[in-house]
Amino acid sequence: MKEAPRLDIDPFDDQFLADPYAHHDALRDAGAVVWLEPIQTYAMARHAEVAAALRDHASFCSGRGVGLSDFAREAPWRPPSLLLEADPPLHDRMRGIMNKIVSMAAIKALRPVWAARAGELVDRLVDRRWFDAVADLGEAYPMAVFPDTIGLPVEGRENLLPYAAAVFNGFGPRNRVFDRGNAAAADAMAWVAMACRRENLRPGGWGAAVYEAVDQGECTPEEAERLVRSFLSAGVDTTINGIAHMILAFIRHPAEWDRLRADPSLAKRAFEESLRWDSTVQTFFRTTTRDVEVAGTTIPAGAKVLLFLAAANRDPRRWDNPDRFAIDRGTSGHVAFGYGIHQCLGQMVARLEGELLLEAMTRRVAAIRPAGEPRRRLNNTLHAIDSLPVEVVPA
Ligand code: OVM
Repeated sequence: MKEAPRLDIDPFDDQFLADPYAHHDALRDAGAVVWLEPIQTYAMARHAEVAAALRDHASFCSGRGVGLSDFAREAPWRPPSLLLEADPPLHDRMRGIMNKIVSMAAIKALRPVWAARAGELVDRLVDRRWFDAVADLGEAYPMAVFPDTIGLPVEGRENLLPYAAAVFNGFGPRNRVFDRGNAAAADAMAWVAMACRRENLRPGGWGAAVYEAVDQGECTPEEAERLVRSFLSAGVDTTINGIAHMILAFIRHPAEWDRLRADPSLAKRAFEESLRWDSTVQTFFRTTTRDVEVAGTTIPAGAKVLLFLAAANRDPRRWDNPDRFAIDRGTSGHVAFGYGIHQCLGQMVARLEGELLLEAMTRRVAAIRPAGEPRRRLNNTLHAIDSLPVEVVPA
């Protein structure tokens, strides 16, 4: 039996968070399982082991939290998510309710309205020529379509952004990044709590639909409130940064934009590849429920294990030329949406947003060029951009 190599790498310090990809080789090359001295947990960064751990939810559980904090030892900073931070059977019962709401039919119904909004937005941006791909596109588009779909109050929606940033910081340690984000988010948390209440959700929206499950006897009102909160936690900052990194991918690989314009039917694959190339959710933890052997190393029961989703998505053991964004690459098996029973509930929402924006842009934009240095925003879980100035050349 091998000991896990001990590494002096802190995946939550400023240098790591500012450029995680610079550190992934060291994590992957050290071994299939490593021990991270600064945070005192195990970690895995190779595709095979990350995917296997995600698949094995019985050995690698989520109910003790998917952040650094172990809910069996310390009280969670917010009431745990009934999806993300739950195990079967509770998880499956809650997920069943949500799957019926975020269904293929529901997504299909959104498409015409969301496509029209994408077209209007892209028209305006192309007229302007210079814009910020974070504020004006990455934020503007999800904020124009997603809160209406949930049925949220119109007043105060800007609170969704600091709220989500705080949630994703909360999966890391109580470091400076966490303190900074959470101090700013106190009001936002109060707004979100208000917005999740039944009387504040527009009839016909996905939020109200969760409460209809209460009327059907499928869950309690308290559970419904917590499930609506999951839409607000997971649905905004993820897609914002996914869209921003999709634009960044094309800026860094301009020939791919020409290929997409030559064959716009590649839009779906291009968005998927951008998620593999830069995975918004960089990491999640699991906790072992028993002694687990991974590639000759035993991880003891009750241990936190950090899974580097983004590193798995660029593991050269799995992908050819992994740092290259190639829109016609086969991306199946990427873990940007996770894998197994917890695989992203909103993945079809994210794909619809990415695909509709790309479709709108391929018709109107001949080239996308950088118009200034991107500015990063440090977050303990998300690879986030604050600003990405671009220039578009009209088609
Ligand atoms: C939730 C939740 C929060 C953050 C992320 C997430 C990526 C889910 O509250 O359920 O999924």
